[in-house]
Order: sequence, then structure tokens, then C-alpha cells
Amino acid sequence: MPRIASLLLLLLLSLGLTACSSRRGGGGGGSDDDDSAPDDDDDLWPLDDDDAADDDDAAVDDDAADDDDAADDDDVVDPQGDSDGDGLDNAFEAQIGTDPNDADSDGDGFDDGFEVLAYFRPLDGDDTPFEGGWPRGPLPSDSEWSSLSSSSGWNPGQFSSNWSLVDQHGDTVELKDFYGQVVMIDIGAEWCGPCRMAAETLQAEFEDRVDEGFVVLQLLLDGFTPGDNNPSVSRWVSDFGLELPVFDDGGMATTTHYVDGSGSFGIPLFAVIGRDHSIEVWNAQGFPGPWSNVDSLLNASPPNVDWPLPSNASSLRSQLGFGSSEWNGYRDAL
Ligand SMILES: [Ca+2]
Ligand SMILES: [Ca+2]
Ligand SMILES: [Ca+2]
Ligand SMILES: [Ca+2]
Repeated sequence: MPRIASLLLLLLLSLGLTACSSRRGGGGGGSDDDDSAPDDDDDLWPLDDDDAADDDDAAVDDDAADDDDAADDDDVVDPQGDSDGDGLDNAFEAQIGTDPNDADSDGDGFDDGFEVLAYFRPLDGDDTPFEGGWPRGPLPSDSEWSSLSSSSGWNPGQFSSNWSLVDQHGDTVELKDFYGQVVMIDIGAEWCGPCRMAAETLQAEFEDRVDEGFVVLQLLLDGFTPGDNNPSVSRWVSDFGLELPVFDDGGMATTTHYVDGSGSFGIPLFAVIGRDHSIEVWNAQGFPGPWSNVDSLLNASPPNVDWPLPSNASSLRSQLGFGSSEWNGYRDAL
């Protein structure tokens, strides 16, 4: 057994815990190439500069230019009306640039009102609520994000670099989708007994805190054979009744950021990121926790993000079937 792994085992045993020693090769943890993210050129509704320039007057101008018949102009005359029935009144739609005569301005299957309240972008058809209902809070604009992440990295205390993986529903999920929340990244494998024990409790811990803005992202490295790189996400989700995001990271594209490059590491392995997106825990090996530390991080105020909400946001949430939490509200409505 490599010396580092031996030390690790001693450490874990001293904590009354056991861990599985992975035979996976570790990669360097220092690269933050992923930080630029696959979607840096996305428009971020509604605060993106391009949106502001392009869309500010679109709703009003389109009505004036396109609608010859007087009947269609009623919605302009009545700014408090909701011409398209998406829950947002015409004046608010004019303010944010969505189409007051089209309930689904970007044609992605989710009405403008639903997207605004779920913190997804109603003018970006590629940005849709996650099928799994993963919580999301208001996100900064692309320009704000660029500023925030300008000195990001993978080490404790740094603003976390970004990554993306595909979840059990086929949605592409980025770490930065959870900006403003406390994020626990848990890395394991199907063959690892302690990882299975962790999975049994992670769902409950997630459920206990999701309303406060907590999410667990679970990455699987292997199936039932160490080093096989072939986990079954669907089997894992089914085995433990998981309603948190689970990802196949058999290629270690993301895990490599959370190991030290020695070539040997123990699982379960976890990391914790605070509401300000700074890395609080990196490369902790053993059973995830302690949960009191997570609760302390949840006590921090979320960062301020200027996300316009309509004045009827509260009543609209209940009309749409959202839960009471501002973080996971739309899960109940899916
Ligand atoms: Ca409307
Ligand atoms: Ca609309
Ligand atoms: Ca939409
Ligand atoms: Ca959208």
C-alpha cells in the first residue's frame, strides 16, 4: 500500500471511519482550464449587456410596428394586464424584454413567469429548469461572473473554477449553476462499501437542507469493479432512492480537480463550497461531514444578485404550484 494511502487509512481509522483506497490514477489538481466554461458566450437574462441593448424596447416597439389592428393593442394600453397568461404583467415583461404576447418567449417549453421565478432565463432557450428539479437561485450575469471568476482555482479559499457534467436525467449541469448555495461534492464508486453507506445518508441530509440552499452533487467513478470506469448512475439512483444530482465521472474529468496528483486517493472523497463559491473543504477523504460545518456555511447570507422579480412573485409562486422555498420552489411544480 502506498505510504500516502497508509497514512490516510491510519487517519481514517483514528476517526473511527473506513475508506476505500482507489486504484485510479490521480491527475494534477491545479488546472483551471474549465473555468472558462462551455457557455461563456451565453446571454444571461436579463442583466447581460447585449440583452439590455437589444431587448429594452423590443416589446413596445414590436407592438407598435407589427400590430395594425386596434384589438391587439389592448395589452399595451393595460400595463397591469397579462395578455399571454404567463403570470407576468405586460409592464414587467416590457421591463425585462420578454414578449408580452407570447407566454414562452424563448420557446423552450417553460412559460416566462415560470422561468423568472425558478431563476432560469426566459430569453435563452438553452437555459431550462432541470428535469430533476435541482435548486437554483438567482445567478450573476456573464460579465459579473467573469469578474468573480477572474482569479478562480481549485485550492481551499479560492473562488471555485467551473465544471460541467450530465446528470441522471440527461441535463448538462454546471457547478456555477449552484452559485449562492452551499455545495457538497461527493465522489465514490459502486464497489465501495463506505460510499454506499454515505449515499444512504446523503439523500436525507440533502432533503433536510435543500430549502436553505444546499445541494449535494454525487460523482461516480466505477461500477462494481475497482478501476472499471463504468458506473451505472441509474442503478445507483435506484439503489438509494436518490433525488439529488448524480453524475458518471468514470473518466475522472471532474474528480481530477479534487485529488492531489499523487496517484492514490481514498473514497468516499468530498469537497464543500460555500455560498460565495469559495472552496471551504477540498480533498477530504472519509464519510462526508460534519454536518454542523455545513449548517454554519448555510448561515452565511447569499451573495447579492440583481434578479428582477415581479411584484406578484409570491402569489404567482403558489399559483404555479411552487413550494415555499425560494431555492427549490419549482421542484414541486414539475
Ligand atoms: Ca404576460
Ligand atoms: Ca410573455
Ligand atoms: Ca421559456
Ligand atoms: Ca429559458
